[in-house]
Amino acid sequence: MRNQKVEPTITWREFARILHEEGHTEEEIISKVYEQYGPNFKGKESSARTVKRFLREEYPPPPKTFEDEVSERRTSIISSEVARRDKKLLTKIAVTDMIVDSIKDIIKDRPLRDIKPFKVNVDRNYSEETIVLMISDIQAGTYISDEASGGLNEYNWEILEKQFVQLYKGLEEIVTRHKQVAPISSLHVHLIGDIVEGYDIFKGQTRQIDREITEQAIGVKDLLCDFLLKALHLFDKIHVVAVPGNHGRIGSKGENLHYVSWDYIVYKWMQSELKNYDRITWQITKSWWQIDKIYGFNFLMFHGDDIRSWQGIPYYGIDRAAKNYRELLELMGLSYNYLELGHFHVPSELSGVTTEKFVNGCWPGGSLYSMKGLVTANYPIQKLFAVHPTQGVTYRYPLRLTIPKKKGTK
Ligand SMILES: [Mn+2]
Repeated sequence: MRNQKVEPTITWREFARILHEEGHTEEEIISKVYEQYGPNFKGKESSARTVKRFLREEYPPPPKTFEDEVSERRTSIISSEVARRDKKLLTKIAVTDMIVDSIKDIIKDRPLRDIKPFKVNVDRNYSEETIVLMISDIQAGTYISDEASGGLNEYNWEILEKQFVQLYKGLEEIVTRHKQVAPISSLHVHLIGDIVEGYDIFKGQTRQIDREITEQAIGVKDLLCDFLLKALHLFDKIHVVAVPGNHGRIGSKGENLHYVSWDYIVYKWMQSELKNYDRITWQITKSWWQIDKIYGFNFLMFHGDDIRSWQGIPYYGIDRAAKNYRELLELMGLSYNYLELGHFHVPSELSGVTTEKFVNGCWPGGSLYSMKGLVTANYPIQKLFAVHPTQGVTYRYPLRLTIPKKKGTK
């Protein structure tokens, strides 16, 4: 049977009002009105526009509150921001894709090479090298209690003695290794100051030492002499060059000249005790600086306490000192290739245009002052390096002097 449309008895407007009262949505009303009154309108779209306008006029929406407006604005800002970001991201992805594509085109497999395993040519005559060992900032007599440092560091004379054993082991290991390849016959020991800890360098120091200054000097002199005699097993010749530091100074700061120092006493004492060993030569002067010439290279050394610093390595201060020393030495027609310093306790190698600078580490590691005040500590390290007749300084090693704690302590 044909679905006969019943002629409506009410206008589309009345019909729309009824639907609205029944709770239909705007969309539903629009579609139902068109269903019933289609022919009244020019077309579906025009009907939708007209019905919509009618409903808005009949039932105007409640005025927007301030909160509604804010919320609408928020949504619009967010969506426009998301769109903006999406656009940026798209550009980024596209650019990256283009780069990847262009790289893909130029990536090619490398042809296989015939790689032969490396073999040391034992018949070849490698030129000899000379070893330099920087010794400084021993600060013998330093006492740091494990308890007072909260377990961060412990230091005392017993540990210092163990460190000398370890220093020799390190030297022996490295030299024996390199001797397999090239002849090594000379050791240059550069003593760069602060050999003793002193007792009146800073306030309260007497409570941070475990022996008097005289005992510090006697004890460390013995340890250094023993070390040199042991090293005679490894080298034909040992050359000792020495400059004083600031910890061994006698009298208050500036009261005496720099060589009025326990460091200087220790050096001269060692020389005198070992004078019968003609394989050991000595270069000890009253100067605060020295130059050791190894092959064609000049090694300038001074302790470094005249370079102002606050915490860590004073890069600019060292740089300025290096340049000033260059000018100063020119007066005597001297120049240098390498600079060696102690004092700062931060083992470092700083390269310049023509000069390399070596800053040595220290023996006690972090002091109560550095750990509590500056919240810093350095591993105990002394520097060793090799000098080649034409290349200058080649390989370099940190000789680590950390002594493991006894079992049962934290
Ligand atoms: Mn110093």
